[in-house]
Amino acid sequence: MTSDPFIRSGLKPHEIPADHVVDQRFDAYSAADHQTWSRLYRRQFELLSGRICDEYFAGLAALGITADGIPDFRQMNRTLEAATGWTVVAVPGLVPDRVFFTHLAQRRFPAGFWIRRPEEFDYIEEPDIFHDVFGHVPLLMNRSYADFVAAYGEAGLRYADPADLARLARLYWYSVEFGLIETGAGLRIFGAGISSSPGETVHALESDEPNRIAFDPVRVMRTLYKIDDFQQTYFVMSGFDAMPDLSPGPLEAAMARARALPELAADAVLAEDRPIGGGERRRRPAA
Ligand code: HBI
Ligand code: FE
Repeated sequence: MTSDPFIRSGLKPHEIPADHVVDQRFDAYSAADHQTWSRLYRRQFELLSGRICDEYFAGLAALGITADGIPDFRQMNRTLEAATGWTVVAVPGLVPDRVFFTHLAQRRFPAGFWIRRPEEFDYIEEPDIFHDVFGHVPLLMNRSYADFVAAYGEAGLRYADPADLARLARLYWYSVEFGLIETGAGLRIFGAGISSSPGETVHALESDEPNRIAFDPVRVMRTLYKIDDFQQTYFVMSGFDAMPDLSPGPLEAAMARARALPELAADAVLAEDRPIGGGERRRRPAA
């Protein structure tokens, strides 16, 4: 990480408490900040139609997340908490793993409160409010996704070995960040790393380059990933009800199998992988 979250957020280390939660300081956003949000929002909203799952747009609408400007967490949290028990809390940037897991386990989604500068419009290294709130928060209105992310937080607190934590991080990466999902209307996006990126939105569904493989927890836990380029492999969930069970028994069973097998490169393809159609040029739905 080359950018320091403390610098990005404008806060000094002594201003950040142990849980890393700070005030969103909604009134401190400039008109230019709100305009950056609006521009990012409009571009992605257009690109996501026909490409993202319906549950995403349902959450976006219910939470009143619009192109008008950066959302106020206090307002958004009233609806979110009533629906799935989740709230969004403001943090300065990436938080340490234990802090991250603790928040998720308690149904608090840590969201960066700052927004990228205009010159970083297309690429940032750390999650800002656009990635976190536009990308992740709408799906926290969905019961299955909400429960899965909370279970991931609880799972994180049960493991300490860095190799196990790396396997766990891959489960999150290839689902919550870069997951695809099968729907009655075809293959759709649900991962926030895709939905908050215009380039990856098109690449994930329409490029012939990446592999698209049915999501299998053991396969995913073995698979390395790239953080500085489009993904070479996307794993496809067969539906929100099919998200893997991360409760202690089933997760440890999958973890034990993954530990006993070799790690796989990000672009590996195995004979037992079930490939999922995609990569064909898809027609946009009639307006
Ligand atoms: N912190 N704010 C924030 N957001 C993340 O997505 C995040 C984090 N800390 C650690 C982390 N993700 C991942 O490495 C976890 O899956 C462990
Ligand atoms: Fe994210």
